[in-house]
Amino acid sequence: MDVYGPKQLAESMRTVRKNTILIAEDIPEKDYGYRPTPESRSVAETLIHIAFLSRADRLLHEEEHVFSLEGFSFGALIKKSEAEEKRPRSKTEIITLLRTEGDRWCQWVEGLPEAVLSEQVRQPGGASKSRFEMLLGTKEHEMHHRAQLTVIERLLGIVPHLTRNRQAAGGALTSATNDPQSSRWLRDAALRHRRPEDEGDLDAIMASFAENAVVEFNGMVFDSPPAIRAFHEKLGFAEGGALSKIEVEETHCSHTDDEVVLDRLSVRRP
Ligand code: NI
Repeated sequence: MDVYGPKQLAESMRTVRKNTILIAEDIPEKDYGYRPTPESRSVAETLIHIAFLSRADRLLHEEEHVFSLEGFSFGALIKKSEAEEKRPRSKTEIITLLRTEGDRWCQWVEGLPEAVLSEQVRQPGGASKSRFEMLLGTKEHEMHHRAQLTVIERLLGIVPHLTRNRQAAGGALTSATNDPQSSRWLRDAALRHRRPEDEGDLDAIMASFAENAVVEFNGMVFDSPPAIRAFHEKLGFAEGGALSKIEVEETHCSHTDDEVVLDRLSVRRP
């Protein structure tokens, strides 16, 4: 099992569960009772259902260590799972359940010996599957229900986090590459501001600000030219100030449509 084994399965299940939990966090608690149709599981029921399937694995492959599902009482297991899904739980309790059951499942799978993983289990109908293949099915089961949850998010007016992340990354990329005019302007504006800062020229620093500029610094807000000037003076950018002896080297410059991010390295002048 060098190519894909219990280590890889546990690792990818960690990613799957992490995303399930992010969805669970994004959906407000007031919507946990929401179900898209009267016959569908609610948000809470779906999440609990996901969490309990990993518990069922330990029952099947460890506690009972079954070699056949044919005689196994699935009815009882399903009843138990349904009872758990209906038991009221808070959002926090459900997320904790997903986290602890997920961690436990991954650690357990990672530690299972290959001999146990390759044991064949008779399926209803007569075919056989290895325990490893059955455990893969648990991850597939979670992804199936997680896909339902992303549609539920849309129905509730929530943009799923994977789409949000992609949009954020795409937005940054397009404005940096497709709009040289705007990126050059932003870069120049940043230069007009940081060059006088490096030179300790307070008047030129002030000239780099728009008239209605607002400076935010570690949660403090300076919203008038005198306040911005005083802030720069206090911070020590002016001639003879604490920061006037600091030389700054720009290490990286990136921007979106309305933001420039400068990574800078400060060195004390000799
Ligand atoms: Ni299911």
